[in-house]
Amino acid sequence: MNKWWMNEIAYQIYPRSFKDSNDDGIGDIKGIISKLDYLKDLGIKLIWLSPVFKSPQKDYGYDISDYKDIDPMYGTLDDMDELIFQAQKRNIKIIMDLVMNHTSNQHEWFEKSRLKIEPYTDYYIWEDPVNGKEPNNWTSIFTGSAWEFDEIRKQYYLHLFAVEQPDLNFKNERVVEEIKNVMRFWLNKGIAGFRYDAINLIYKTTLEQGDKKHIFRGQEHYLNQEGNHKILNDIYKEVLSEGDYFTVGEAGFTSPEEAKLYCDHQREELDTLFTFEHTQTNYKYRWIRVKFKPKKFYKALVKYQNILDWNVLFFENHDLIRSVSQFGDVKKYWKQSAKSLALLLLTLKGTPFIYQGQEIGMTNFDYKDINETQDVESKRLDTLLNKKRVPKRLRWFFISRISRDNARTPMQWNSSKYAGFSNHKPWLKPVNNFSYINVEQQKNDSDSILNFYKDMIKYRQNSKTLREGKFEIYKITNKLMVFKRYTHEETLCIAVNLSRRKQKINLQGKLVFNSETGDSLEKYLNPYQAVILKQI
Ligand code: ISL
Ligand code: CA
Repeated sequence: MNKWWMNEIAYQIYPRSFKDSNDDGIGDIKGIISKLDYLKDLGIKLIWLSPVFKSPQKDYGYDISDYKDIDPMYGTLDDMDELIFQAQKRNIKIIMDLVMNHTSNQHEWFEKSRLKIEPYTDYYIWEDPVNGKEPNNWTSIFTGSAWEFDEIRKQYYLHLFAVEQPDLNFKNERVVEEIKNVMRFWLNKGIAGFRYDAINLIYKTTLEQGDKKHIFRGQEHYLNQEGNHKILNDIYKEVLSEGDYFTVGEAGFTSPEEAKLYCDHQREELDTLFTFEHTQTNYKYRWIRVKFKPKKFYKALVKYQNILDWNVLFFENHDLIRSVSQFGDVKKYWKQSAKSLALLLLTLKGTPFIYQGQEIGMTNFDYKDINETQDVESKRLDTLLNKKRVPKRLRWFFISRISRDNARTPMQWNSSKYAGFSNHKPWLKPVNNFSYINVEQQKNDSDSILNFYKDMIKYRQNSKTLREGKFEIYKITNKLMVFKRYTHEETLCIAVNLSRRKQKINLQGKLVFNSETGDSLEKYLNPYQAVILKQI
């Protein structure tokens, strides 16, 4: 199988934080258009655009109140058409973010559902109180109960995410039809496919009590259910099968075996799947970040490389912290570790996704207080910990280490007042290091992270072995990962050291790519060095 999306490098844009064109402090579509040449120059052929639909912005666009319109904050439908057109002109395809598990509570469907206006009555998951309380013990992924009582309908509704994000009822066929309509609407405008938000939890098999042993109580009744697979297959057959589209689902808590089912093209569900095991090896109970151990990270990567024929590759997105802050060393080896992570990402088997700012080694934020954050998840965690009487400083210690806002700070374009993102105070404060970590500075520096990404992308695009070759792990130690990518014609050997110590290696071959300057390799890798060797 060789599909167009197997050959491309993708880039995720979080519109709010990418580029502001009209100086209101919020990124927008026109801002994106103004940066298409930058992306083209980087070698990007595919954009995943996080939601720009009409939304009250309680979860920054992941709470949609109209799927067929653009939020005025980001622009207009015409601007979106223009973006698709301008991207096409540069040979760049766009996939949009389809959030189907839930809508905003301000969506017309929900407003009518609360009033039991047909046909919307059963569009959401409504239940009577049980003994005056929640229908079951399920918890929200953003912590707290997953149920909210609605004073109008006098029933509870389910929300696996924020209170303002009621879950749609996928047992109702009309709901599935509505989603198909939305998809057709956007595909007709010329987009190349979708990233499906939280796609492995849309179908709730039963509403029975959840087992207390699970972190998200109730998850055994809604994660990766048979009904979930059926809906994806139905959507595929009816909407996607006709064209040469690309889909990538997002699925936390999904084993490689489960991922294989979603991506098995005979089953006609999804092309690829974002899974998160490798991003969570240094997390405990989801919210506590502990020391990073490279070996665990490598093992998680390899597990998925081995079991899946193809997948997407990513180290960052708008929900995760910055990769150089998580897997690298922002103090002493900032540049080295960012480059080695780039080399690793772009040599594994799959379609790589780069998240805005990753290509210049953007870091986590440097905020001092919860009030500097905006994210609904961080705020909810703070409230919850406060209720449990955790002192303020301790709450901030935990939350700042994991807050999704770490990845949402404005893109650092240059060293002017607001990092070149806007001329107005941005909705979220830029990280102070924009004075030296920014695009403009790195463009002109041949040794920069940005130029390393560019060269590495070019190298991958021209290397059949990296694009199509098989993957084989050679060795994993506490600090080192060595693997091969090979075809009949060529074998490349990739060695990565994500540690502060020099690592002995004993590899033969010609050095073809190096995260450090120099064209020969000694018998060791420096701290945070990564290389590609060609076997001869
Ligand atoms: O563990 C999870 C569920 O199995 C989570 O990782 C979940 O997949 C993730 O939190 C979903 O994120 C997506 O949907 C959210 C939104 O806030 C995020 O920004 C988005 O990426 C609700 O729409
Ligand atoms: Ca704006």
